Amino acid sequence: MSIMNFGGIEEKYSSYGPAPVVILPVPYDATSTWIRGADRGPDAILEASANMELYDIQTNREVYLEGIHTADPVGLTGDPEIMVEEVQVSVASILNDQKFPVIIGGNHSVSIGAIRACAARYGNITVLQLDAHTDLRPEYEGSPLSHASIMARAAEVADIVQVGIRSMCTDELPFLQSGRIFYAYDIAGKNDWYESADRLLTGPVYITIDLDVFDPSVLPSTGTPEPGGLLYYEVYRFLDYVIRRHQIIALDVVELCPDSNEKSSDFLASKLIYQLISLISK
Ligand SMILES: [Mn+2]
Repeated sequence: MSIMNFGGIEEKYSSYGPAPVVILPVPYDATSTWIRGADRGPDAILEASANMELYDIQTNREVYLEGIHTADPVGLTGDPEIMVEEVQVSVASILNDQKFPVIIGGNHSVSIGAIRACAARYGNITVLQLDAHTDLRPEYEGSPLSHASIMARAAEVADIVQVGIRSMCTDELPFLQSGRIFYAYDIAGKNDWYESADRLLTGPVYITIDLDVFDPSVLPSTGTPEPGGLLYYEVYRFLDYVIRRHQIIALDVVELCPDSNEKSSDFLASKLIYQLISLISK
């Protein structure tokens, strides 16, 4: 059980009642395939977040003053079906209380229940995925709830847009939605693609960020680091553009695989979450 709260903020600003934002830790990694350890992601994010400056320069705000609650972690049993169900129930309850859920993983499987809860509540949503991988396998190693199948599950209940992709297998080719994928090779260092991506976001938007969308030079501590990723401000500027134009209903940040000798990845994840909360609740 985590004893930390996001931002290390005092009780007054971290209690559930008044907080418009709820961080939901899901320390789950049962289906990871290569480097394991994403179950330690939420604690590493919370620990790093307690060392952040809480004034955000770009938005000129201290968004924590409005309240950020950190919920008790769910998905602790290691069973994928129970985890997906627990996340779905928790996110539905957060939405029902008119609050904004931020799910922190854990591997990418933790997004499934959250996306289902949002689709059930809002109907026609778009899932905007930032990731090195398409994650479109119908199932992986016998599991339909694998981290490698998350976007196949998302596509059952939502429209999807995929950004930063640079790794897939031929099994996924039949499931690609052409025109809705923005490959890292085509977008790195550019912003001329923002409008085409933005036009595909219809209805309320769910943002899922697999931290391996970042280049390993800025975020090495992830389960499957892939070369050729995006830099911090590339991700930030694109999301700033999207957030200004759409209703964002939930956010998840997954696949931090902490390394005790390398803290900058943990810090990047927590700062990204805080900066996005600052933008979203503006
Ligand atoms: Mn990935």
